Amino acid sequence: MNRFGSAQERIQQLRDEIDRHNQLYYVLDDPQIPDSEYDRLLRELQGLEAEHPELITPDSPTQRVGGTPLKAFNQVQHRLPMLSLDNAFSEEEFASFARRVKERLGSDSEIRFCVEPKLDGLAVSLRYEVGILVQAATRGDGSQGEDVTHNVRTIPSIPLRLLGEDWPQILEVRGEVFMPKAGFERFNQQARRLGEKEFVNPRNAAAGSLRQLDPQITATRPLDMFCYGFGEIEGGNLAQSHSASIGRLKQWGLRTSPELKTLTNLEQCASYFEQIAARRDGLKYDIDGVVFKVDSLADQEQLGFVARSPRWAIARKFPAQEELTTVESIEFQVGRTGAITPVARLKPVFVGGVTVSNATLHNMDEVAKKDIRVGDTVFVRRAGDVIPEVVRVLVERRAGDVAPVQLPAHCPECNSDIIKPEGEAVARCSGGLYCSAQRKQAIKHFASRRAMDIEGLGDKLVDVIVDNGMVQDLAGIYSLSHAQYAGLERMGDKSAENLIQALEKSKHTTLARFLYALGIREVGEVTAAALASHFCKLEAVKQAESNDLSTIEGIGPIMAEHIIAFFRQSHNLEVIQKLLDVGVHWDEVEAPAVETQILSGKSFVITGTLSRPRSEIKDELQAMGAKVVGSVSKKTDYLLAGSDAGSKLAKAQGLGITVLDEDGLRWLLDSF
Ligand code: 5U1
Repeated sequence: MNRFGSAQERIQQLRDEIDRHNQLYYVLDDPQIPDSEYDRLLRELQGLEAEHPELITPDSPTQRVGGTPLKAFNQVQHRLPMLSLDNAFSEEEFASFARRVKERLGSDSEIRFCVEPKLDGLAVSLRYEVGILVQAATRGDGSQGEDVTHNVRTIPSIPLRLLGEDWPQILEVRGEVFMPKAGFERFNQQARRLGEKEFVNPRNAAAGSLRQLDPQITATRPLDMFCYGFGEIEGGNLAQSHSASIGRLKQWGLRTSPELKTLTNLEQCASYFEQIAARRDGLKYDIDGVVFKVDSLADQEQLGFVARSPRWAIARKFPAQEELTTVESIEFQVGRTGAITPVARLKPVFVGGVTVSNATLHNMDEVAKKDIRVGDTVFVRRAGDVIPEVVRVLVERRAGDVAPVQLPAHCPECNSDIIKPEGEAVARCSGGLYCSAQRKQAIKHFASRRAMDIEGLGDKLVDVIVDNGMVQDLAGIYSLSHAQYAGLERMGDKSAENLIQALEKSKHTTLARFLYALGIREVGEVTAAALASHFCKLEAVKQAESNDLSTIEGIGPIMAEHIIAFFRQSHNLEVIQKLLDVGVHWDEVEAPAVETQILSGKSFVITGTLSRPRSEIKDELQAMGAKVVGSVSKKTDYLLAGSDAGSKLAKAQGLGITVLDEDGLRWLLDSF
């Protein structure tokens, strides 16, 4: 050990360096060495400790995962109770809380609040003595929790030893242990692959992971922690305000919320709440509201607490995203391509900010897997703009003998046979355009904005013209007269006139839009555009063979089969001919000259929250010749990442792919 002095000195150097890089990586989000370099430091430390086991200390970064599983959890008495928060469910309730705070403090001026999102995880208290993590405990009943030190030590972002030296001799820190959404998805994917039990949500996953007797298991779970409060403090001080005290935690290597802010009036508080609510789905972790704390620690002390909640803090909650309700019936809907989708009709329930009375059950495999039956009490979830879903059944509330749901033998709309090919999850009505439900969906898709863009031909109108037997196929919409449209319920002369004009206008389209509008199974806009620019002529697309199609990026064998099958059906060819006969046409497609396409051959992935809709940016990139695909791979040239970019960003960084923000993209385009 000449180069580094004694082994002991080098061990200490390595530990300091590793701890510093942990802080840079986990707390400051500013990694300064590649993972390989970090691993090298850790391996060197492991090697030296193996040579000198007498120098191993429990706070060494090599000692996160303990050896033997526990037999049971010990109880921990919290020296200061772990408080819970009162809730406010509206702006008015929050305003009353702020008013009460002002009255109690006898203050005329605005109160300064320290605010941050409320994580949906598990509250944990960490105890550091002389800078070393000595105990971690769950909240339990607030007075007594369980000792989970062995598991908490495995969470890489929690320091085993605080950085710096100015920490109190005894420092209890409270916060939330959580599983980030991406880690949760990854964990459940793996559980599915291995046929193991999945977790219902990230909160349960975090709780289940901390309640393991064997820390080796916890060590495999992607857990993290944000610290937000304090317990016992002795032999040192924090700061004058809550926000500054949280800032000190950060300096000592603990992770705190990156969204933490201090605000000085009610409008700012309301606006922060709205902004966080709007960004909720894009955050990397689940939250269920926003916590507001009086920032001055002196004011906190003066306000004190009642029962188990401080008078100086409140959680303003988002509307619940999960509620219980009952399944009143299960019906079957027919989609554009004949797919039969079971739908649960629910007793209306207010969840995620709206009243929900229907939830898609996706397919019969899903119904069987979740064992959903009529009359069941179920958890319904609606998060953000996501379609409501039945998460699980409360089987213990099932009344008596209710039979499992059966797939009907015949289409509920046209009575044609329902066919479920072996090994496929989706059952389909075999009626094709004879089935009025399929005809309606096909026309709605044909008329939609990104297809033929027929303004005024809305869903209700399509239902009426199909139900009245006025159109038998896509071309039928062009054959109805002004008088026929004007004669329909709620369609005046003027609306019919506008509709006829819109129909006329739609006849001049592009080959790409036309191919998309035909509704070929699995052919979305990107594939339709690729087909148009590859084949240039409709006739060539119609004749395409599987070996031609498979040379096009994004078209796999199954999609190729759907395309070929579509153009082999004589009734599809007849409809296409009728559309051409009524005057649908497009400008000749010219294969773009390579030099005019500045992004030709470049592959992009778009992720995160951007300043404009993704579809708009995607259209622009495609217009410049780029391919825009959904997932990052070695073939990706650029990742365009907005805020809150998640696993795609991490993957791109791991693969050394160029990551651009919106300014970076502009710069790139300007540079051509
Ligand atoms: N973000 C945050 N969550 N949370 C939960 N802050 C916060 N503060 C809490 C709780 C129970 O309690 C304070 C009284 C420290």
